[in-house]
Amino acid sequence: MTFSFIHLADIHLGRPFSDLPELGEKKELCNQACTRSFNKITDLAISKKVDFVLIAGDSFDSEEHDLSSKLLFRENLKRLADNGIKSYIICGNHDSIEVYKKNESYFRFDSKYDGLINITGVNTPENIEAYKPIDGVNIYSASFKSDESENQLKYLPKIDDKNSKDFNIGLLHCDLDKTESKYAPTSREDLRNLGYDYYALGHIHIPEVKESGAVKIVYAGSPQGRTKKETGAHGCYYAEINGKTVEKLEFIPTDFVRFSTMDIDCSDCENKLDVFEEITNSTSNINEDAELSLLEINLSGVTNAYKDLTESENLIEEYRQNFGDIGKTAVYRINNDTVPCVNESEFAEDNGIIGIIHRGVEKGEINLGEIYDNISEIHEAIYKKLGLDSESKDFLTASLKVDKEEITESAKKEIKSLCSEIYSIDKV
Ligand SMILES: [Mn+2]
Repeated sequence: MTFSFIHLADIHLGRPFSDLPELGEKKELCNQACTRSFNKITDLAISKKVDFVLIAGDSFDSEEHDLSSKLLFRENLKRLADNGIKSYIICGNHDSIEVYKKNESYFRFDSKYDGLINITGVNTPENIEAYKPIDGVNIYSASFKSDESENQLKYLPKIDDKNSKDFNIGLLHCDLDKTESKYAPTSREDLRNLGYDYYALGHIHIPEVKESGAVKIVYAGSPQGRTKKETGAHGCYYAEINGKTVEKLEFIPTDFVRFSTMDIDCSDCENKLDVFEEITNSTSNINEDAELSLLEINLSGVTNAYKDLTESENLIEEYRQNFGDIGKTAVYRINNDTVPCVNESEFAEDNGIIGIIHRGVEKGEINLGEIYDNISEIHEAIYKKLGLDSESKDFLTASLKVDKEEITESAKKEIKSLCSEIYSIDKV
């Protein structure tokens, strides 16, 4: 027996993009992206002739969802059903059964859709429901009754029969790998013990196959990223099953707008204009397959441009006014993490740890390769004390894996950056 399905989750209908500056005409692309990605998934399901679609919760963002969100949801489910595709939907913490009950009439469908459109807890008396979409396939689903839920696995049937030929699916909205959470904390071990073959999960917005062995544990992620934290491609999973075997599990991007971040080293820049040109050069050849790439830029390095950058009242507006968008790319945020250049003679005279490191490195008394561990400890201690992040330490660790000359160069650069940073903090 072979069959196929699409697994999606966290559509969050009605939720706007957040943290964006004025994007001009590109704003319209963002406004339409969520609707278009949901429609695209329905188109995919129809063109691939899947047997059913699983929607793992948080379809709506909140109970105030607008009429167009309700309409979009209804139209997509009906369009699937009109093409003979069944849909199984659970309620998450954002769109619990309580929320649907307030809008109940919107989720009642004509009797011709009986058995085709199934919302657990809304079209069924209980929040736990088992379905049999086709012979040999079972879907065990659990909906949130309110905006919080305990672990729901104890209410789901366990598959004890190791010889069971059925393909069993768990459709759940949960917080995986958490022991304490308001959102159905669930462990992988608990899932494995339940004995199902595929766990179609919702709640986490970044798509990820958490376990890809005999048992699949999959977060579909949201079909369209909507905040700076939701970087990278977003979409849904398409699965082809033969008996008990998942023969194909494919992530299909359905997003039209994509968030990403880029680090730019400003060491060679003399002023703000140099930095802006560097941003423009670096972002002009980005080739994402989305219609719009929203880029967050992190500026770093010991640079003469530090003062110019720091004095700008609104770096992103200044950049956008003078350079604007390049093709499909729009820079929406610039973080200035650069460090000012400090006259190295000042280090040399320093009586503290900076002076010791600096002199040692300059005179070659310190073998950076050998004392790497000590330096990273010092790094860590200093960074901890200053409450700074430890990215530089990671950078050093990564450097160790390449050749010694490169290690020394990287370490020198890092030490210079660290010293300059501490020095400038000291002077504020
Ligand atoms: Mn959720």
